[in-house]
Amino acid sequence: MTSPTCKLYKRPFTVCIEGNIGSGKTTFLSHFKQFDNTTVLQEPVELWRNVAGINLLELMYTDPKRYSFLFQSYVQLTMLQLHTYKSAMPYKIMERSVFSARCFIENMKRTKLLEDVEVVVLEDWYDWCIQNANIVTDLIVISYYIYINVVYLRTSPEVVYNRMKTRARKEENSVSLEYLHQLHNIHDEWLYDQTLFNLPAPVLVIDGNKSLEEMVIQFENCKNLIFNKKE
Ligand code: DGT
Repeated sequence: MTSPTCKLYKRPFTVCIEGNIGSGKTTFLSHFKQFDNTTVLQEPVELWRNVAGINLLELMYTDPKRYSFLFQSYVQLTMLQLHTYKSAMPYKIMERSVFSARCFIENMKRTKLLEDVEVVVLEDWYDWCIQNANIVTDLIVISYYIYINVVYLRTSPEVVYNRMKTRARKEENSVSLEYLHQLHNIHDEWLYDQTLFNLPAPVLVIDGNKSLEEMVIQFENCKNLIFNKKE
């Protein structure tokens, strides 16, 4: 029997949208805002831009050697807040995840931006959270992360580079095509070749190189798949 102070939440069917910078994740999320059975959780970029008045995203790009560790620690925290967000809706769609934060850490490891010991600390935090974050007072969930599904918006580095230049987010001035290639390769190793990290869930790959009209058709197909998956 459930105690009166302990609510039993039915865990929402959770989907994470993954893909390179500028691959169209926000557009995908916007498409799902029209459905009243779905909680849409956008990535907390605004939080990263204002940590007690400090733009941590900008610092990470202007002085990556100094600020990457700090930035990744904060990303990891804010992503966990999204994962553990309580929702009564049957579906939850999230932009990125703690899992994709590992892609950025992996790239920092490969390009020697992080010290080895910094990587160890970030990975230890990550492992601990994955094992313990589902123990939340007032909430009973069955190991939430095994139910997550992943949608991978697979988009070529050239396409995302052009989109990024067009949207002209000021912090991303220094982002190079080479950096986008590195991130693309790591996302591919993880979600397409499936050789890098353990997969948190089944992956659905969407071609992110298409025009907006064609993307909307793919989003609709994807919606049907997601909404049909619920028991
Ligand atoms: P979209 O909607 O597909 O165009 O996605 P974006 O580009 O709005 O969102 P996202 O997550 O790819 O990136 C937002 C910015 O934050 C971008 O400059 C990359 C950066 N970013 C996101 N997650 C991480 C992370 O874990 N580490 C680092 N270093 N940067 C990250």
